[in-house]
Formats: sequence, C-alpha cells, structure tokens
Amino acid sequence: MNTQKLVNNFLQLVVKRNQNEPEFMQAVTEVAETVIPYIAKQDIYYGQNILLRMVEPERVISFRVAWIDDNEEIQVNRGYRIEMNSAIGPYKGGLRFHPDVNLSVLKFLAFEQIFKNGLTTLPMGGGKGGSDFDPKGRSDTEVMRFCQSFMTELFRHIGPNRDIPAGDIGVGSREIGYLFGQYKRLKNEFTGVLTGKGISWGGSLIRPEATGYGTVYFVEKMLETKGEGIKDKKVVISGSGNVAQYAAEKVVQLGGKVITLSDSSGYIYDEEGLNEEKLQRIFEIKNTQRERISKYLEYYPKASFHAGKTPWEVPCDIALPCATQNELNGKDAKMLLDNGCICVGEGANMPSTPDAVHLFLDKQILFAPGKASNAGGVAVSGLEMAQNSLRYNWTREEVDERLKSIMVDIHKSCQKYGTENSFTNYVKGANIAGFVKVADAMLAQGVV
Ligand code: NDP
Ligand code: 2IT
Repeated sequence: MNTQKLVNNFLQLVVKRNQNEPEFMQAVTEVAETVIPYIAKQDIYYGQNILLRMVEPERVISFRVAWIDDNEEIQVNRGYRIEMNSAIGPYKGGLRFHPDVNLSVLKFLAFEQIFKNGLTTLPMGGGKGGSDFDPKGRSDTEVMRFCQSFMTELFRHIGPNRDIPAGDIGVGSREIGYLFGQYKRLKNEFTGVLTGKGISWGGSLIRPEATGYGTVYFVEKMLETKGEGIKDKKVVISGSGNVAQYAAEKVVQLGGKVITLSDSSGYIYDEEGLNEEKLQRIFEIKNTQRERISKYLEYYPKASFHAGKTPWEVPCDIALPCATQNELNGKDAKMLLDNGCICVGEGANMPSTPDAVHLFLDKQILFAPGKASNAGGVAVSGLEMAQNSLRYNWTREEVDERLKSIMVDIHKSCQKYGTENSFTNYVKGANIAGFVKVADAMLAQGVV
C-alpha cells in the first residue's frame, strides 16, 4: 500500500473515535504524516499498531471542581488529567488553567508531550491536565480555594512515581505553591509530586527560565548550521508570560534585539529593543502587578500598542511564538517570509497552524516545532525530579549547563532523522526521534 493511503486510513480511524477534537486531530495528523512513512520502511515497527496505541490515552480523568468565590457564590469548573503514555517513565506534563481548556486541547498537549519528553533523553512519560478555570481577575484567595478544591480530587491520581504535574498557561509558581500545599496536607508526605516548586521547598534553579532559555539555545544551534548567530538579529516574540519573558531575557543577553511582546489584547512594539531595565519592568508588570502588557507604554511612551493584533506583521529576522496554539496562521507566515524572516522557534505548543508550518518547510527556512524547541522546560522539570530523589540541589550553573547540553542533544536527534539533501526538516526529525524512543520501550513491554 502506498504511504499516503496508510496515513489516510490511519487518520480516518482516529477521527472516528475522536469526534469534535480539532486540536488533537491537528497534532496527530502532523505526527502521522511524518512518522507513518518512516514506520512503513522499518520491519520492527511495521504492523505493530504502535502509533494507534500512542493516540489512545492510557487513562483520561475528568472531575468536578466546586469552590466558593469572594462573593460567596458557588462556582463549578471542570478538571482533567490525561495520562497519555507511561512507556519510558511516569506521566509528566503541565497543568493549564484557561477558559479555552477542553478535552481536545489537553489531549493534543498530552500527545505532543510524549514525543517531547522522549526527546529530552530523560525518563518521563507523557501527560497533561488542567481546568477551564480562568485565574484572570480572581483574587489570591480565590485562586487558592480553587487550587485546593482541584487538588482534593487530583491527589488520588498522581504521585512522585506515578504522575508529576507542573505549570503551563495560567499555572505559575503561585498556583504550584497552593497545589503542593494541599497535596502535602492530604497525603501527609513531602515528595517531588509537582515540579516548578519554590527554591526553598524542593524546586530547581533555572526551572522558571528553562522553557524560554531552552528555546533560544535551540534557535542558536539552528542558526549555527547557517553560520549565523543571535547577535544583532531583530526578534519578534508573542506572549508575555513565563516562556516569552525568559526567551526575551536570553535573546537580550546574547545581543539580539527584542522588539515585540504581546498578550491576548494585542502587541507592544519597541523599535529600540528591550534591555535589562525594560525586562525588569516587564517582570514587574506581568508577575507582580499581574497587569496587561499595554501598561509597558506608561513606562516607555515611545513604544506603541497594537490592539487586537499579533506581532507577525513586524519585519524581523527571527520569530518566537510563545503564547498559545494556532496563534500564527498561513497569512502570518507569508508576511514573515515576505519580510525576510529566516528562523521561527516555537516556544509555545503548536503555535503555528498546519498552513504556516507547510509554508516554512516549503521555503526551507529554519523552523523548530515546539516539541523540540520548548522541551527545555520539561527537561529541567526532569532535573528537578532527579534533585528531589537525590535530596540535593545543583547550582544555577550546573542546571544551566545540563539544559544547554540537552537542547544540543535534541538538535542532534532532529538532524539525525530529519536531514535530507542538506536540509533539516525539524518537524520530521523531532517526530521520528521521539517516536523511536517511545516505540522501542513499548515493543519491549508487550501489548499493553
Ligand atoms: P503564561 O500563562 O505564563 O503566559 C501565557 C501568555 O500567552 C500570556 O501572555 C497570555 O496572554 C498569552 N495567551 C494565552 N492564551 C492566548 C490566546 N488565546 N491568544 C493570545 N494570547 C494568549 O503561560 P506560559 O508562558 O507558561 O505558556 C505559553 C506557551 O508555552 C503555551 O503554549 C504553553 O503550553 C507553552 N509551554 C510552556 C511551558 C512552561 O514551562 N511553562 C513549557 C513548554 C511549553 P493573556 O494574559 O492575555 O491570556
Ligand atoms: O508543555 C510543557 O512541556 C510544559 N508545560 C512543562 C511540563 C513540565 O512537566 O514541566
């Protein structure tokens, strides 16, 4: 059978079982298109239905989260944990609190996490969870009550050797603190059941920075293959949360010029570029004041704010989408290419639509899919788990060195499986390398 037919048959079967899950099908389609042609040529994998097993979560947990808001009204949200694949280690992946969270979004994230975690070289399976709870505009005590109610159900499903959640959109150090406190109270055990913990209670140095820094380390490796570097490059970044902030910091440290950041209301453009002082102001606006990115203009009135727009219209050398899924479409991709962009590194998960990805690959620019370039976050989560098991803490320099070397290894794996006629297709490389790691473990463990 020709491989396109194999891909189509596979996708028909998966879509039938997963109706109304567009984000999940988008993530599965991209993997199927790159991995099935590879499987078809490998006797050990062909006929084992490994990908069909991978798209079926080992377990899906969905639960009610009832809590009382500051007006003493009862609120009801839905909580989830998708335990996708445990072939190479316990389930590992973040928790997202955002009103758009649903089964499709979390299944796409959990599915991508299998491959991403496989790429890190660390023993972590794939999982993801969260809730449609919207932390925006909620008081600290409301967020605490929500987190306590959420964990009162979740705690029975997770554990340091079973499933180790972390942060994602809407879940940062404050939420991880409340979640950890409630888990500890319910289990009466101090364990490394969550990552992204505070430094004084089991966290790892560099974990907050890891996703953004790792993305930029990966971009550096890609640029290096063309004899280029980040210095003096114009960099457009979307988002202004955890990933965007530290991607921006690393670009600035390496001499690049960050000219945009954004949130769901629009983007800011600062022609002069960010510097250390401006970055500190952004950390204060976003993390302490919990304000919108447009507030930047109150401090730096020469910058401009573009309401309701995404930053892809701004001419740049490098684009780093660091906000959310499908935030960069085919039209945006065309604009970036027309304006001379040479490199796109995804800090977010699946931020580019399939149209955009195809355009980047057709034009053969340097394009890194999130599961490769943003793997630094979960990688340092893995290092946090290792430190928790050792009951020891590594220095900032030690963790940063390990992060760098993991990003270099991921880059090598992508090259190994994605290079043809001297062009590296990092999408294909990442998908096949992640698949091989997990598939070998699944084969060894029998039909489960
Ligand atoms: P944060 O909650 O810290 O920040 C999210 C940012 O994205 C905010 O600026 C937010 O703006 C913006 N955003 C969210 N939803 C939308 C939307 N629908 N449209 C436009 N902007 C939006 O999250 P993180 O920085 O942690 O996560 C960002 C991305 O990186 C996500 O895709 C996440 O899955 C991925 N990621 C995160 C990792 C981590 O360790 N945290 C690891 C690997 C990947 P607003 O405030 O207006 O909503
Ligand atoms: O998408 C991701 O990789 C994360 N949100 C981080 C997961 C983790 O367990 O650190």
